[in-house]
Amino acid sequence: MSTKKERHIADTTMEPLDIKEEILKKYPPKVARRRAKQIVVNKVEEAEQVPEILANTRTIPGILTMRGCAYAGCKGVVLGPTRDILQITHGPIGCGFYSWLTRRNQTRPRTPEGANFMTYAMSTDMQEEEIIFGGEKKLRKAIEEAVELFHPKAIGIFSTCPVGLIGDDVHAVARDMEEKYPEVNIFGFSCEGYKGVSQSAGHHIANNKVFSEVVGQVEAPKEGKFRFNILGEYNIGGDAFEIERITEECGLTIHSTFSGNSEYEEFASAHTVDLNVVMCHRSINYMAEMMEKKYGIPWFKINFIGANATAKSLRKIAAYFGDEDLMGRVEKVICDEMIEVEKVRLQVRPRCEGKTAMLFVGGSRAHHYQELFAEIGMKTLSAGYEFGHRDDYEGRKVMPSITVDADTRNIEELTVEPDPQRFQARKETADERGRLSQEGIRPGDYVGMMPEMDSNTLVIDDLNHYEMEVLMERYKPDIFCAGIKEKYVIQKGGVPLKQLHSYDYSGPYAGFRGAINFYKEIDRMVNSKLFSFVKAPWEENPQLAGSYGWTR
Ligand code: CFM
Repeated sequence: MSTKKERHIADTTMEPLDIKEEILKKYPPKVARRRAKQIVVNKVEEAEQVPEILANTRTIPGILTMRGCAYAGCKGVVLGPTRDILQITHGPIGCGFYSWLTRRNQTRPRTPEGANFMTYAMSTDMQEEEIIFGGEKKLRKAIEEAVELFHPKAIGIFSTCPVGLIGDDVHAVARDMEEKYPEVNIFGFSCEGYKGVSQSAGHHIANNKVFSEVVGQVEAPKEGKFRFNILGEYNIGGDAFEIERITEECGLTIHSTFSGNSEYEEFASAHTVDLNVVMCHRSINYMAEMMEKKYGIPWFKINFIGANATAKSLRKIAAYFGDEDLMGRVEKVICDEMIEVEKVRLQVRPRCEGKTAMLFVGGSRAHHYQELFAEIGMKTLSAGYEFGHRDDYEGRKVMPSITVDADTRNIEELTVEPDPQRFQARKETADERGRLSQEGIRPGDYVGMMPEMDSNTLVIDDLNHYEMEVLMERYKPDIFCAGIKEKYVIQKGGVPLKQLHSYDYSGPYAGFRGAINFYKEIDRMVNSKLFSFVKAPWEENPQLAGSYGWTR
C-alpha cells in the first residue's frame, strides 16, 4: 500500500500495459491467458474500431467476482421497479429479501390508492419439506393468498436455484392458477440463479416473458402527440422522476418506462407508441428489437446521464418526431435548465479539473457516468462492466461476430414475426432515414463504451477484488465508482467511493437537476481531506496475524 503522502496524487503517466502485466503476473498461466483477453488497453481507430475484449464468459472459479446471479437480473433489476405486478419469489427466503429494494428504485402511484406492492417482499419461503417433496403446492397456496389479499392485475413468479434443481414447473402452476383467476395475468420466469454467468441472463429471460405475456395485451394509448417508451431506466434515486419532469416540459409523453416508476397497464399497451429510446442497452436491448420486429417501432440509444447528454438526447427525440414546435420547445427547456447547470458546473470545475476516476459497475453506468465526470473536467482512467457483452464494449457492429455466447445455450431466443394487424412501419423511407442520420440518430445502434473512451485507458471486464487493489495502488484515482461490496475496501485504502448502483443515499443523477446533484457531491468527495486521514491497520502494524478461536 502506498504511503499516506503519496495518496491522491493520481499517476496518469502509469502505463496501462505495465499495470496489466503486473496484474497477470500473480495468476497461474491458464488463468493469466484468459484474463489477458478480458483486460484490454483501449485504442480508438477510424470508424470507431477498438480492440476486441472477451466478455460474458463464466468467471474462473476461485476469483472473487463482483457479479450477481440470473435471478437478480430478472427479479431484482428488470421487474423489481414496477409497482403493481405482484412479485412472488419461489424459493428460500433470502433470495426474496436480498433482491428487495436494495438498489433504491423508487415509484409513485398515480393516485394515493393506486396499487404499490413494492413495499412488500413476497416469497414462498421454501423449507426442507418442499425441497424434498416439491414446492408447487405451496406456490399455488401463495398465489391464492396473494389474489385474495391484494387483487392484483398481474402476478410474476420468479424461480430461484432450488426450483430448477427439484423440477418445480412454475409455468404449469401459472397456467392452472390463471384458469382459476382469469382476471389476473399470471406468468412465471425460469430465472434460476445458475441460468447464466451473471445477472445478464436474467435480463434476457425477463425481456422475453414481459414481451410475450404482457406487451400488446391492452390497447390503451395515453393522450399525447409525441409518445414514446424509455427502455432501461429503473428510477434509482428518482432518476425517472427527473426525466419525466423534463420531457413533460418539452411536450413529450413517456408512455411507459421499462421499468422505473411503471405499472402493468403501461407495459401492456407499450406497443402503441411510435418510438422506443434505450437508456441501458445491456438490460433491455432484446425488448427494443422484439418490439421493432413485431410492431415496427424503431429504437435508438439515448442517455440522460450528464447535462450535455440529456440535451443531446432531447434534441434527438424531437428531431425524430420532426415537429418544428416541439424542437423549439426542447431548445427553450434546454436553454432554461442550462442556466443553473452552468452556474454550478463553473463553480465546481476548477476544483475538480484534472482529477481522475475509475468506474466499475454492472453494465451501462460504467459508460454513461464518464460523461458526467468529463463535464467537470475529470478523466476516466479505467472502466469496465461486471457483465456487459462485447457489444456494450465495442459497439453493436460486432454483434454478427458473436455467434455463441454464454446465454445462447441457456436462454430461449424468441422467434418474433410482424404482427399481421398491428405492425406499422415508421420512418422507413430513404428520405426519413436520411434525415435521421443527418440529425445524428442511428436507429438500432449503440456505439459502445470503448469508442468513447480515450486511447490508452484500461478496460477490464469482470474486475475482481485482487485486480481492484492493484489498480488502486498503481493509479491512485481521486474517486472510485462501484458498489457496496467494494466500498469499504476502497475507502479504508484512503480513496472515496461513490456507489453507482444505489447512489449511496442520494440522487437523482439523471437529467439537469441530477447533473447538478452529481457535480456537487463529487466535488465534496474528491476535495474532502477526510480520506487522507484514513490509516489502514496494516500501516501501523504491517503484519496482521489471524488466529482461530481454538488452540491444539
Ligand atoms: Fe443497466 Fe441498471 Fe446497469 Fe443493470 Fe445492475 Fe443497476 Fe448496474 Mo446495479 S440495469 S446494467 S443489472 S444500468 S442494478 S440500474 S446499477 S449493476 S450498471
